[in-house]
Amino acid sequence: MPTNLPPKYHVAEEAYRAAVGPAEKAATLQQMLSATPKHKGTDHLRADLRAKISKALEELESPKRGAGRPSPYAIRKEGAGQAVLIGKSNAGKSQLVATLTGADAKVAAYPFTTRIPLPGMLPFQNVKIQLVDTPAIDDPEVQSQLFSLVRNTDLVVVVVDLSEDPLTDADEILGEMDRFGYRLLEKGEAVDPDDPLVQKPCLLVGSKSDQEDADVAFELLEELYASRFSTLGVSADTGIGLDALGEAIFQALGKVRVYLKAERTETDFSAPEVLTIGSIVEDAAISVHKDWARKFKFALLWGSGKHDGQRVGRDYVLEDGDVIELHS
Ligand SMILES: Nc1nc2c(ncn2[C@@H]2O[C@H](COP(=O)(O)OP(=O)(O)OP(=O)(O)O)[C@@H](O)[C@H]2O)c(=O)[nH]1
Ligand SMILES: [Mg+2]
Repeated sequence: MPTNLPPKYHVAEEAYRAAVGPAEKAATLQQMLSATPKHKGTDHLRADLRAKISKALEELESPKRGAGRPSPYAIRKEGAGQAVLIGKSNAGKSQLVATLTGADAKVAAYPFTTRIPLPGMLPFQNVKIQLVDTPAIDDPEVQSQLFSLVRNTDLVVVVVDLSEDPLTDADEILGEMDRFGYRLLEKGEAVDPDDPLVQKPCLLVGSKSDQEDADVAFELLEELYASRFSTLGVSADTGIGLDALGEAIFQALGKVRVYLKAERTETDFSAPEVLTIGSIVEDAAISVHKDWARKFKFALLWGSGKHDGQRVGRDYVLEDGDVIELHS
């Protein structure tokens, strides 16, 4: 055990020893990991912590037989990507998820209405995106479980109430994330594999933009945060900004939609393959079948605003909207 660990580490370790269940274990281990300085002397410890986190997460996803029902925090991803909404109580998270997805999320003016996460599907153009409503981040009872959900998600949507004090709320949420060993990536920032914090792309959303003086609050929010995070104002009540939010969520997920067609057939634009940005023709072939990935020799490509049935190789980087035809 390295001797020069900071007090933060020991606090987290104590919490880990007291932790019950895999979600709390994973969260406190992550705090220990993020408090561990990175140098040769801690290589062993960090590897050990990472292994323990993986084990706790595995257990969370598939609880040991006889361990009862699976955790409501282990939500299977569906659709083009998953975005988890987080925020303080009454921020309007549930109303947003209910309005955008039709999910039966309970909305109420009293605090801590939502007790467990609830997923719903947001239709965006020809794909569906999974949104997850969550209990309030300022509820200490759910925090560690909430973070186990955030750990696995593709995108974090931070919701702050424009009719209250969105600046303080945003600041506190970022503080809580840091305390649990998480960091929200800034615009255009890539994941740094050497950073022990869990890093996630994010959007900052000011809710209830229909309320009086929400415009002033939003201006301030933009002033402080828009240079770092994509910042949007919405109202689930009036619908203002909801289309833009759908678009921003899709963009932030970093996906491309690619259409595979057979020779001499029309393209079916209702059934895209959703791939990670930067994917190449070979990745698209793998998504059809791994045999195809082996046997195809070239592809014909339409799209990207410049190609019209042009021949491309396996390494060609695909763009959103590309149509390809594989040839063996
Ligand atoms: N004016 C206005 N009120 C809203 C809007 N969205 C939500 N509200 C109200 O804000 C209150 C809280 O909404 P919820 O969606 O339950 O908030 P939450 O973030 O899910 O809260 P918790 O579940 O406690 O974490 C309710 O009284 C809603 O009616 C909106 O767009 N405009
Ligand atoms: Mg709620």
